[in-house]
Amino acid sequence: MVDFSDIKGFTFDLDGVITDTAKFHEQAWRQLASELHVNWSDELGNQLKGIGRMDSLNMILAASGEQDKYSEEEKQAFTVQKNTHYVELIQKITPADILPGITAFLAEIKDRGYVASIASASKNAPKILEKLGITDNFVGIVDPATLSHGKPDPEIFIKAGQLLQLEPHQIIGLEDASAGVQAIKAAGQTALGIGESAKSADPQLWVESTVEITLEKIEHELMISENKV
Ligand code: B16
Ligand code: MG
Repeated sequence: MVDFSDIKGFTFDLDGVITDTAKFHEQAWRQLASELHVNWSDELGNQLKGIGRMDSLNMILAASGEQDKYSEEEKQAFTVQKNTHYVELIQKITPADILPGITAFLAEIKDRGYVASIASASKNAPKILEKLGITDNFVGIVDPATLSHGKPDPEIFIKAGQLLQLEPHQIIGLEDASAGVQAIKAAGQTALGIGESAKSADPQLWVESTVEITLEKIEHELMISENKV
C-alpha cells in the first residue's frame, strides 16, 4: 500500500464515477435488443458497465445464444444504430448530472495541485465531459480507439497514467466497475472502488457512493490500511 504523500494524480473512469451515463446506455441497448428480439435483463445491463461497444453487443447476443447469427458488418451496423440513439439521449446532459461530491472533489484536487486524466471505455467521453463543463479539469483523455484490450486489461489505466506523466505508485484510479478495479490494480495504481460491483474486485480503497470522496477520506483510509492509526 502506498503513502498518501506519494500520491500526485488520479485516473478517472467516467460512467458511474463522474456521471451516470449507464441509464442512457441501457435505454439504447434495450431498444436495440427489442428490435433484434433478444432477451434483456437488469443483470445483463449491469454486466455491460465499463465494457466497450462491440463487446457489449456480443454479450447481449450471447445471452440469447445468438452470438453467431450475424456477420461482422451487421454487428457493426447495430453498434452504429445503438450509438446514434445513445448520442441523442446524452444531448440533454448538463453540469447538474455530475454525480454527488465529484464537482467538489475535482475542485479540491485542482486547488491542491494534483493532476487528473480520463480512463473511460467510451468513445463519447470528450463530448460528455464538455456537456458537464469539466473538460479543463483533466490533462488528457485516453482515446479508447487506440486500445488493443478493454478493461480488465490494464492498458487503459497505464495510458491514463502516462498522460499524467506519473509512476503507477503515485496514482489513485477511481472506478465503479469490477473489471475497472481489476484494470487499475493490474496497472500498479491504487484502486478506489465505488459501489457494490467495484467491491467484488477487492479495491485497496472503497466507498459506497461518490459523495464520500474527499482527499481527507482517502488520506484517512490509506493510513488505516497501513495500520498507522
Ligand atoms: P461508448 P466507462 C463505458 O464507460 C460504459 O460503462 C459502457 O456501458 C459503454 O459500453 C462503454 O463505456 C463504451 O461506450 O459506446 O460511448 O463508446 O464506465 O468506461 O466510462
Ligand atoms: Mg464505469
